[in-house]
Amino acid sequence: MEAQLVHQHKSITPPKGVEVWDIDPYDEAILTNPIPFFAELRAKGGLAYIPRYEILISGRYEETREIFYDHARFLSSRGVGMADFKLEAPWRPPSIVLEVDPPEHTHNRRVIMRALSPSVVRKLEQDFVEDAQRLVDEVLAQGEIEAVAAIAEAFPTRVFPRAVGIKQPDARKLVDYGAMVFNAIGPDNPLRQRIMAKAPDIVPWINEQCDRAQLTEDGIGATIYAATDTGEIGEAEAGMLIRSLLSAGVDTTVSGIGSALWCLAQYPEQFQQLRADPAKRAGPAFEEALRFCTPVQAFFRTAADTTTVGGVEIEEGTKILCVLGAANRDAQKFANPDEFMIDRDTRGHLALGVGVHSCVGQIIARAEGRAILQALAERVSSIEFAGDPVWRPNNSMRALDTLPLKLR
Ligand code: OVV
Repeated sequence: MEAQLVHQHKSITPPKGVEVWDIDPYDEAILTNPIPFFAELRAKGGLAYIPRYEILISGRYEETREIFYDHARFLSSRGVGMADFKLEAPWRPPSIVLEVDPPEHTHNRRVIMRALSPSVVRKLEQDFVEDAQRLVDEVLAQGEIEAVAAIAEAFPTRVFPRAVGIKQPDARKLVDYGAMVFNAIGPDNPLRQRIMAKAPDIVPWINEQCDRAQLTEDGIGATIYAATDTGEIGEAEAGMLIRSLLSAGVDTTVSGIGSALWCLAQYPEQFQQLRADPAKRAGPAFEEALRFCTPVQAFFRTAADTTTVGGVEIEEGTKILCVLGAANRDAQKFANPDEFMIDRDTRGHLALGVGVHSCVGQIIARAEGRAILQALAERVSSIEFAGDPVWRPNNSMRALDTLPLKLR
């Protein structure tokens, strides 16, 4: 056992009735091709025990949803990665919205919810649509493109930092910071170590962008700082909430849009179905891509006390890896789960979580996804692979590294 890779958390004995599964879910071969692993995971039962990391893992829909929904029994404040913040210092000051429980969570989340409300996003949406149309016209003129750089990274890094009010966005640093945050969820493996080596170059830049003086006066960031004027939160908290936007708002949408493009190239008849009514079907197509590929593949929760899930007794302090990507392909919830079908009922998918911690940026994320898919469907008659797509291994994010496409 490679103990040095295991972040500190309580050593548990395998609960009665769960299978002991000698596997490394962070093996790069699994991270880049997770679907067979998901099937094996669900076949093990509601929970399995992984001795290598002394964790439980869940990948069936019912149990994964139960754990994710119950923030009182399954804590976020002890970290949503493998490390238990009670036992190991986190790599950065904990997020005051992701890595916290109610009531602090409720108070801080309210400030972000206001700043990312439907009325705020409705005003941004017209800009997103125009940017998406311009970007699609640009890439169409090129014919053959590498779509991760040209669309999946280009679009969110153009529109989101501007919406937040970042004056001089650095797309590379924003994408790399997201990669740090999401790789940090996993064990201290070479993947995590490689990206963390960039921290001295990236973290100070990110922190600087979170200062009030660095932000425009009309963006989402300014709205968050407005909550300091009433005393609802302090300056430091406002800065931390901006950091959350930059942590969770770039890599996730880059992954979601890249995955959606991959789905539409892989299933050309689905792209033609989208083209038949782009305005109406872009939203559902993006939603199905979220289910099918699930950008954030997994988060941990920590058992607050002894409890049971699906008849299995779980001891206090147990780390549970909740594999949202596997739950989203559970046939008990979604018929023909391994088919990408833009007209299916995707309700209840876990790509954006569920419960009090569900994605607070989901309205803006969906607006970005819709804008780019609609612009594509209105302008492009066919999307084909121009080479093999390559997935980029990441400890918790399913993301493409390169996606060569031919657009006509
Ligand atoms: C949902 C999410 C992912 C990653 C980071 C954060 C949130 C944060 O609050 O920093």
